[in-house]
Amino acid sequence: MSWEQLWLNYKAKENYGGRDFFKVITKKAGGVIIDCAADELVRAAQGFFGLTPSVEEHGADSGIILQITDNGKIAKAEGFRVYNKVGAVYVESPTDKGILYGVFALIRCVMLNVDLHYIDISESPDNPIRMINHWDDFNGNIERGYSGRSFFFKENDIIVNERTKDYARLMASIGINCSTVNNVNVKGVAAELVTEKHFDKLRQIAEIFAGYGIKMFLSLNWASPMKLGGLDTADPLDESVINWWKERVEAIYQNIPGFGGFLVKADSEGEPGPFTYGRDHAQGANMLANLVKPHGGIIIWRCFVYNCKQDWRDKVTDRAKAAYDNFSPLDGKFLDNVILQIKNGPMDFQVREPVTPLFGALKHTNQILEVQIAQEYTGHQKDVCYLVPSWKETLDFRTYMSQDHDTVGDIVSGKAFGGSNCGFAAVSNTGDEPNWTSNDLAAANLYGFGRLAWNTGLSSEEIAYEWTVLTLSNEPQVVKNVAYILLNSWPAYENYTSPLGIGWMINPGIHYGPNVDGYEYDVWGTYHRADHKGIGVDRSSKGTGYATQYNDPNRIMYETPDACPTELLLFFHRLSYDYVLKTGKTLIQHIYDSHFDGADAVEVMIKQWRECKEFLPLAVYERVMKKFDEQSLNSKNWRDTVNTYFYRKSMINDKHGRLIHT
Ligand code: GCV
Repeated sequence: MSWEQLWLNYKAKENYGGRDFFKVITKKAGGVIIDCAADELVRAAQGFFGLTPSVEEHGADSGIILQITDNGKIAKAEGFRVYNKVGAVYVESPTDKGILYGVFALIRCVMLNVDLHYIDISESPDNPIRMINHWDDFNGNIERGYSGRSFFFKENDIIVNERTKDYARLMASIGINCSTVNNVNVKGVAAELVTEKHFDKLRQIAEIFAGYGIKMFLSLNWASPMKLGGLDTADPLDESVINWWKERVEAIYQNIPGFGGFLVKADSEGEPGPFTYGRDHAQGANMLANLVKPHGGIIIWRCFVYNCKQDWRDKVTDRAKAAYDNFSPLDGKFLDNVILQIKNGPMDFQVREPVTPLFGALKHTNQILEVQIAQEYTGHQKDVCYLVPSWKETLDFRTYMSQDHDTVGDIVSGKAFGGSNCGFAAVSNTGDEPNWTSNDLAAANLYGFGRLAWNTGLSSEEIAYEWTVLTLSNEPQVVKNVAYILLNSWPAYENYTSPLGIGWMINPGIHYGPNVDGYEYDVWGTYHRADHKGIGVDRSSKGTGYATQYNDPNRIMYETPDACPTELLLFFHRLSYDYVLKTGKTLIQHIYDSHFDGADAVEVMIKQWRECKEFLPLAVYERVMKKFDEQSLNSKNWRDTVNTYFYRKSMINDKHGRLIHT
């Protein structure tokens, strides 16, 4: 199967003034990463200008020069400077990785028509760890994958081919430096990935990744000492368990040099963990951390730990409180090479959630922010939903844990507490379909995540612009319309799905399409509690108490409906249908209006896409159009299902007399 090059599609560039710089590439440093950087320039030169550069090691001062330098002008090891000096373009960094990032930045500049005669850019990444998590199963399935099958695994075997390299190139080009290749739910024979059986191919992947500055990580199954080692316990304090893991870790590092470490989902959604043995998560994580430490490895420990069997009559237990309750008491107890990976919200990647209060509760613990590029709850990559603006909101959220440098972005970048074991991770939306993300527009999220992880200061608009020009076209009509589509897509999706932060009204299990009561009569603790009187969950101090987990003034803001931001009103409060919002509308009228608005917005996006037709490759245009056709139906289905539900519950007419039915 062939596949596309996404934003590394180096199309011919007519009339570009910087062509001659690409005639000679001089590598004033050595090593595999520098070789990959030079290769990328060769590819770019061939694609843009149809020329094959001569690659030299001690050339004259002309063309493009890659050199290691530590002149103090570049802030961090992975940072770079790209500049023009007397007729040559220099790519400089204290490290080979920095040079690779500089080369990709240089190529991006060419694609964005920056004049290389005047170029002078210096960049350093904001987040030390910039990580992609794949939820790829060993059998080739992808959990919450909507873009085909895995390109890492097939029928319980590992795939290594040219696509592995293209994946690494794509990721490095947006600054990704860590990747976990297998699903956090490590089921069946997937647990064997930590055994000799698979080291050979894993090493091959790790080597390809290493050429692009990416460390490979694995997810593990906590019960492996029992499943694979025949022990009768997986207790992290048991000597035989520790020895079993020690042997595995030694073997892995011997066979896969440069291995990054493990990502662990424990005591979550049926997965085993330290709780099973009366231990806490610090004891579990530290056991593994001690073992990988001599090898420079890290343990990334997920905080998605909650009781997934809740009784609906219990109005105090609140799934939203779980991460904070489980992990805030452990602050300071984790070793330095343990990082807690925390989902952006307290629930599970809903279209709108508050930022979890766990950010702001940990002052002595390394943290990674986890978001989901895969559109599990946001349209399965059928519906377009550009998520960069929502990630930016999370990064910019002030936790008030100190007077300054207290945003989530400050915490995970290391600005708040220092240190480099911290960063930004995302669940990937890729698969083996030729365009990687099924909906071409969903690739903007993949691209956007990497760019934002590198530079949290980039705006959603800048990222949308870059992605469009690099991937689709720089035709003004396309740039304008695609930006419109991307930037309006998250609000549209939010409008036609669940209202005001309540979330979850999707079909259980598959998480696509409307089903207002789908999870209401389920045990997963994801209730909206709608009845004929009103809707919403009281999470104030008088309700579940979730709001009290925030530092002031956030706690105060969420405590009362008057102060609560409208978009989160039903997440924090239970309100009657005639409650009047800040906009002056009643709650029920808001529900009706937003659902009509959301579905209407989809038709506007479709119109905008149609206007791009003549400037786009037909295959891309039609692929996206097909997705829009589904989104159009989906949005109307949501609109009518949700509006009918609330009309029947409230028996209050739509003020505008529109037809409400399913
Ligand atoms: C990988 C949600 C998803 C699961 C996922 C889990 C997690 O519950 O529905 O598919 O499992 O999150 O983040 O671990």
